[in-house]
Amino acid sequence: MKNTFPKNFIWGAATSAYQIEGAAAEDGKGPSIWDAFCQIPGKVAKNEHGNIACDHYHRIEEDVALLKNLGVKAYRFSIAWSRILPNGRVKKINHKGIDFYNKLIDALIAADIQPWVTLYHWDLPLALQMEENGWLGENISDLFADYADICFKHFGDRVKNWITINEAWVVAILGYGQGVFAPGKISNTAPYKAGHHVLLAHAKAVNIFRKKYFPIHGGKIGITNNCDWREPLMDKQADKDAAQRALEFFFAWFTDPVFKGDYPKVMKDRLGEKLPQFSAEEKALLKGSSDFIGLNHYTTMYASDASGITQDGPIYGNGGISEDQNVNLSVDKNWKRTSMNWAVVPWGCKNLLLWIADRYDNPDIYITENGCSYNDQLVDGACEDNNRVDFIQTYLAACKEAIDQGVNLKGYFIWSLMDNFEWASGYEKRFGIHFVDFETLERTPKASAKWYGKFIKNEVT
Ligand code: PNW
Repeated sequence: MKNTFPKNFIWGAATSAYQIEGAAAEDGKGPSIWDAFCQIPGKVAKNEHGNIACDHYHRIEEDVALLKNLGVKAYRFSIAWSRILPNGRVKKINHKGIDFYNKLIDALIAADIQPWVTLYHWDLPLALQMEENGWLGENISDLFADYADICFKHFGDRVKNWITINEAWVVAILGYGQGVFAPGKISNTAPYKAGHHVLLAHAKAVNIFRKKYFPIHGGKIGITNNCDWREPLMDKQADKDAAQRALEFFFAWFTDPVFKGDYPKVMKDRLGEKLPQFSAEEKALLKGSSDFIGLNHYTTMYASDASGITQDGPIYGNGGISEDQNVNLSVDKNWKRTSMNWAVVPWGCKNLLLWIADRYDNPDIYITENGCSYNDQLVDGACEDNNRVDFIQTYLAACKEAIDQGVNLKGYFIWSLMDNFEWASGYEKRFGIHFVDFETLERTPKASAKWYGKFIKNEVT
């Protein structure tokens, strides 16, 4: 497959702090909710944790060299809030934490790679969970804005692309609804409250960025939301409505507020008092608070109207709170699956891009994550992950089709640069284009890294 993407298209790779850094209690870093969550038996596969992870904290040079060899021009990573502010508050700054990110940023720039920095990829300082009730607390959005301010101040001279929050949906639903991610709360109402505070945190951080730092350093700032595609199960209105509703409860929940200033009507109508309201001032702060849409996209499911259906089949994790939506989700048994059991459906990616472009007036979109986990093996020092090469090729072809139809897709970040701590799934699920041996911590480029690198450099014909 020849690379026919626009010349200035941004090619990148992504990671997140807790998943790769390790050094969980080193050089003054405070604990996060994931450090604590991993200690609860049964929460993470094999009770694994991120204490060492890929040991990236000690391997900046080696890992920047991986990126350089790959040929990407952008690297998306996240800052661990509690590495910079050990108890979450600006009163106590950990300068060794600042030094670490300074070193990483400088090494990237020296290698001609743009840093794309996510401020929050789920690792809330534990102190703020204990003292402020985490994302349910009334002060948390201000505390996030204070933390963001410190990051803009220290890194804004060199970081020109910022992402406030990674996947508010996951924070809310998996962290406060299903309880499968930290902090592990199970509730039907908490996700909406937590999500509300996440959105306010985003808006307040952007406000500080634009007022205080943009005039000096410039740069762009946005939010990354995740969304799978929802295809109507049958060609009938009830299922078309169900698919639309599912997309609004998934993506528009966190994207309408930042582009349009408020939650989607369907959510307000169906949730009533369960959904908090924004004040006029908050709406004004939210509206237009993202210079681009960051999209994390992994899979597709069928949606059908759930009226009259008693769900005795498998209830899939990524439906959100399905009784609120009245949507039933399913997959086609002929679809290929990854080792997460997620279906491989490239056309879903294209349809989603078209849906986003249509709903939000054709904004700049960056796919800040897309990728797959397979049961990779290292055999004689090589990993022939041809299934992943296939996945990336077909998803990129779908992206190109969307661009050809007018979607302003401006960049693509593969998830992930390397195998890492896959949250509740531990180390068994491998998303990397570099294989990591978690005994020796040695990194080896998989066939997919070689293919992706050649594609980016236009060497694939
Ligand atoms: C994203 N779901 O997580 C994250 O941003 C990454 O940190 C993670 O490693 C990657 O995708 C692969 O899982 C998600 O259940 C986790 O819908 C779960 C879901 C979606 C995204």
